[in-house]
Amino acid sequence: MSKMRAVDAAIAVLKKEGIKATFGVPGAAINPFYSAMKKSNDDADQSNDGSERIDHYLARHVEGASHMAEGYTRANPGNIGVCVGTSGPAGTDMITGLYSAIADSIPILCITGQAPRNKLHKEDFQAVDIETIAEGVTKWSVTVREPALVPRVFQKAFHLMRSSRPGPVLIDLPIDVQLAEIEFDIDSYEPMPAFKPKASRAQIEKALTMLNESERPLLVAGGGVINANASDKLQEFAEITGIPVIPTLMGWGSIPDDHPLMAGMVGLQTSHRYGNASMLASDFVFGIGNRWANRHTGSVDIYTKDRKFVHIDIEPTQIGRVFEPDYGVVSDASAALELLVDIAKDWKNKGILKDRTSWVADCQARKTQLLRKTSFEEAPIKPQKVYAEMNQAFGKDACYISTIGLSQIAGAQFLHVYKPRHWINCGQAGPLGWTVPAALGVCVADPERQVVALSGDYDFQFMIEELAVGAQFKLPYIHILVNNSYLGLIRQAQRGFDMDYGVQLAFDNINAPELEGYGVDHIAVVEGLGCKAIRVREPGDIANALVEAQALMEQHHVPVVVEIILERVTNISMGTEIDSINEFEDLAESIADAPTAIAFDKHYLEQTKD
Ligand SMILES: Cc1ncc(C[n+]2csc(CCOP(=O)(O)OP(=O)(O)O)c2C)c(N)n1
Ligand SMILES: [Mg+2]
Repeated sequence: MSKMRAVDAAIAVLKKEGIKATFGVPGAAINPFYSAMKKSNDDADQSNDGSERIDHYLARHVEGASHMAEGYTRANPGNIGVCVGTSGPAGTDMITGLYSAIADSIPILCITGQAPRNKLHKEDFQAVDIETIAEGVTKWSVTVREPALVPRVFQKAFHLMRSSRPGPVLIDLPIDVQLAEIEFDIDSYEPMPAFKPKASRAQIEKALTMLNESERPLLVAGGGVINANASDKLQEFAEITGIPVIPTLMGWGSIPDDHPLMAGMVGLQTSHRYGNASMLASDFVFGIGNRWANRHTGSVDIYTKDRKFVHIDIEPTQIGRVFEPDYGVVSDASAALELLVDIAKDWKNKGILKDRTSWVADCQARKTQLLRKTSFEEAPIKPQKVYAEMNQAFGKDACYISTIGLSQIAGAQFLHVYKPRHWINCGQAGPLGWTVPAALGVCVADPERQVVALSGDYDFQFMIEELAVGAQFKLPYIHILVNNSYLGLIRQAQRGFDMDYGVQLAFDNINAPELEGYGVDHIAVVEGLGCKAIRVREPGDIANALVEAQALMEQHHVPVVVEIILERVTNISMGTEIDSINEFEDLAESIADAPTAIAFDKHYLEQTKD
């Protein structure tokens, strides 16, 4: 045992739990914690005992810090992003990050400073009851009122974040608690093992029996597969059984887009025509680590009509939440898939598994027949063209980060993802402004990754200031900014009200007449923040701009923004039911209309020849 300040114990626990980075904004009430972080880093720099630093990235807005933490977590298995802020508004600013994290089952640790304990009830300066405010958006939210509890609260926080359905925790530290001296033995500290429920053999045999009895089955792979780091097992299971896979938006990347069993995405917006058609043609859906999100299902009636369901999820109360499946199993996706692979292999050897060749061929045929057109050559540029160019320019290693809007929806319809954690998206909450900070968090987690962010102009303007963090800390990535000078998704939604109200971003910029009414001069702002930017107006110039962006990034090690001036009004395919999606543009009739579609990919065609 040794004596130390509670904050020194907190930092020591963070290090033992594997934390190497924090994202935050300091303030008076959290300065003790910062002093412990600095002391620990000074010690690490001076010692030769392999002790590691905890690098701090200074955000420009505290909400930005919370989304950086999310990006950091989402980038790699086992990561936990940490965001730090002072008392009062810093905590309330991070509520959106906590909401986005809990909604997508993403563990982040949010640490806030607080007024001293004896002032909490006196309406002290910046003393807000963050514990209560954060309760609805965390797995646990706690103001620590006893100094000796500080290391134990951190220990429990990590256990909770990693156990069962993962999610965020907020720890609020009154300043006198931070500074108090406690006894703590860090040398013998051990993280608590995480708890993950595991399916039994009997449960998996029953689920597999039901699946095997069906005629036209699909696997729906949700974000739980990615969270459990079980994409390989999912693919193996699909390959053994020969069953096509529909990844959800959060599960995208769990099977590569060019895998012969990747059947497309289903849903009202971020979906493929062939994905929806295959879902409607199926008679059985086997969901793993998914939550039947309403933008995936549309109405439950249409989604579930004439088909049976098995649902496997780590969280018991997800089973039956949206609709009652024919059979449910509580399990971590990895544990369930391990058994599924094991039993399916056995059944295959015994010749029990049904042959799925003709059903797979039907799904693959839909992939070549039900495509959307991307080969638009006009200026102003049509968005579909942008994604086709991105497919050409970025290889299979590209890691896309996006938030919400027509940009994100069209991105999901047209881009290709080949690896887990290479489509990083705040699927449920969709807070505008998320993209820049989340991309920076991914860059910190994996400096080698080819990070490509995608924003509409409004998402980009929401938290544009965070680009300065990328310039300051040398976090290079490419940001595709598709500018229609509109709150495009909301403009499209307002068609139902026959209005175009409060959605215009267009104005005559007195400093930039060359923008011809498109409003904000993004190039000037981006450059002002210390990054690089290129503006493109002609479809034929997109490819070169993407090459130039890569070169600028390598030369300057800062974020590089490629702004593409779009036509102002382009409606993107979507609808209110999966059997009635509205198409607004011409559909692809041949390879010439959708040159980067996977179904026309030579490699794909070879794999699926027989
Ligand atoms: C904080 C927040 N406020 C409002 C919304 C609703 N919303 C969703 S998309 C959108 C417009 C997005 O515009 P832009 O980023 O330019 O993308 P576009 O749809 O034009 O491609 C709005 C306002 C939101 N998602 N988050
Ligand atoms: Mg826009």
